[in-house]
Amino acid sequence: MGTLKQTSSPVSLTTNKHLLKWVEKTADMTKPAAIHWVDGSQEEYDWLCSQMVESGTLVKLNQKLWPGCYYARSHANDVARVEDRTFICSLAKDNAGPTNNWENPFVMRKKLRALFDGSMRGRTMYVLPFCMGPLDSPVAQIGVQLTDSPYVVANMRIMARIGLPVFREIDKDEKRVVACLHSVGAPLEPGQQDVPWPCNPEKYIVHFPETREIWSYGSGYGGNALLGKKCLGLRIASNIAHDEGWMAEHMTIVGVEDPKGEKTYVAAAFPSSCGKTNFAMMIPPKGFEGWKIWTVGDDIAWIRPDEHGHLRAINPETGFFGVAPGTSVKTNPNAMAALSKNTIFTNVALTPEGGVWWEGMTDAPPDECLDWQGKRWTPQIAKETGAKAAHPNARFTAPAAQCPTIDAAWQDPEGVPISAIIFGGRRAATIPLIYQAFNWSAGVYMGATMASETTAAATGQLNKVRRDPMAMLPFCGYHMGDYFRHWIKMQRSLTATPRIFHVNWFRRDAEGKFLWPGYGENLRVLKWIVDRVRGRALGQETRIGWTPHYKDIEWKGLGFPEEKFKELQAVDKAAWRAEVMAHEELFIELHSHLPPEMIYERELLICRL
Ligand code: SAT
Ligand code: MN
Repeated sequence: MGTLKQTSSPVSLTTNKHLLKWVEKTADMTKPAAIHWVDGSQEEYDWLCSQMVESGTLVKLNQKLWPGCYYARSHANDVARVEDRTFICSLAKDNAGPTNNWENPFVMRKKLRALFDGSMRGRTMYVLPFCMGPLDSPVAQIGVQLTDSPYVVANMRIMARIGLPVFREIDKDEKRVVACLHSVGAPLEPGQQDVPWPCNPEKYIVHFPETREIWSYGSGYGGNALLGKKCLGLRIASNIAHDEGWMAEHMTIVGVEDPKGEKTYVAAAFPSSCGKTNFAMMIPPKGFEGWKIWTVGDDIAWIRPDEHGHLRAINPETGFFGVAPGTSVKTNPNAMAALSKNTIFTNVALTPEGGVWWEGMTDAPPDECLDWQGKRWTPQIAKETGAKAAHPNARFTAPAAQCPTIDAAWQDPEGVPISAIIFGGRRAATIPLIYQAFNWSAGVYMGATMASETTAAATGQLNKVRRDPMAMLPFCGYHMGDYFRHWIKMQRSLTATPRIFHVNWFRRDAEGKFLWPGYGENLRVLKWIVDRVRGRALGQETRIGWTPHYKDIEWKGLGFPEEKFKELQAVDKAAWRAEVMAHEELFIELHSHLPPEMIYERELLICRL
């Protein structure tokens, strides 16, 4: 590294030989102009942000309105996860399975080395150590991301534990770390002017599960680039969990506290952009005075059995990378409080006062603003052209600690006990508001066969129903059939199995209107779930599982007619037959690895229908 210019930390911040060697080898390949060892301090963060303000990547927002907040606009072709460019490069193709893109790891490495050759020219390479989970947690995983994006470093400081304490952990006993290499793929020639959002139209988000490595090229956005999140937190972690007997899941974790102070934790798997963040921060509705919802996490749960055979979950992250559009003081005041300061906004709109705005944030839009691409936007223009001020996948990166409902145990190294698992998708038809699986294997079947309408969180066709097992379709780092088997097997290490439920907040009536008000009213459903878990509520046995009677739901504060509830809960035989046929399609794809329990459960369901 002799001739490289150091931007601040002049010496390497580690003594770990493997890490030093890897940094040196990577610098030889990517040829950055400088190397910066990330210490994670506030001073460093402020300095990075001021550099990015200077380069045009960030706008410092009006500090009176938005203290500590910054604003970024991405390139128009870099706005969401790119699932068709995401690869699981296991040695055997069969281990990636039919739901993942696969390439021979040797071929892929060769391809990537060519792309990374000189890819950081003219830029600084940041050595960013991060820890997913509390540093003192037995469940935590350490990664080191080498990246040429200061925007990524700043976001990762909000989303994960980073810097000196992590280097110290790495040095302690030469701990194994997940190597994460990231480049936006936009080298700068001498004298070349940089752009605000460097990226490359060619993108690769690549995972090598056996060696626990991640290589990400061409994108600076979200899950493509903040490699602790989906890449390590789910795709690599799901591999580690499979090997070690725990679970890495795309789930929010919440604590439900009743007026007597009894708290029950549940974990809920909904696909991206289906309301996990709102669910995690729910405001109890009218009639639920004295109830509280506590937030442990909004996106990822690492779950493992404790020594008593009970499942405990941690949130490995420290921030929320939440969808901005639709978030308001009405829909999610806790998210609004969390993002009110020290937050990075990406692809929302910029107001003339130096504030931010997005569709749904306020009833009345601002008279004018600059949209997510920097173009003038007015309500009139929106009316004429349909132009959105904020991109539908615009995001806030906000510190979890700023959330008013953050749970007292959210950083407990042992995690919180999980009493129920909830699956859910966005389904206009067929799927009732709530039903409970008969038992664990029926619950695994329920999760395995769940489906949802696609959203803007990933590039591709919108509003198309697709199977999204356990909300893990884009995130399971190995064969989906083996993943189902792992779920089935988990029960053997449990003395008490959490109850499993399915919810659908999005069912519509014949006119296309939502049947259920959603948001805080979801607590009515959650209360039934808690009552079931604690053996307090009756259910009725139906063809698909246990469901509540109308009188089993607490309706105080909401006039909701029994007729409408029946419509919400209706199980239409013909529609369900079609649904089961669609299950078969997924199962045929996975057949060689499908655990027999899935076939039996399907047979039982068909018999009942
Ligand atoms: O993957 S992201 O972090 O960009 C968001 C999501 O899809 O959940
Ligand atoms: Mn997610």
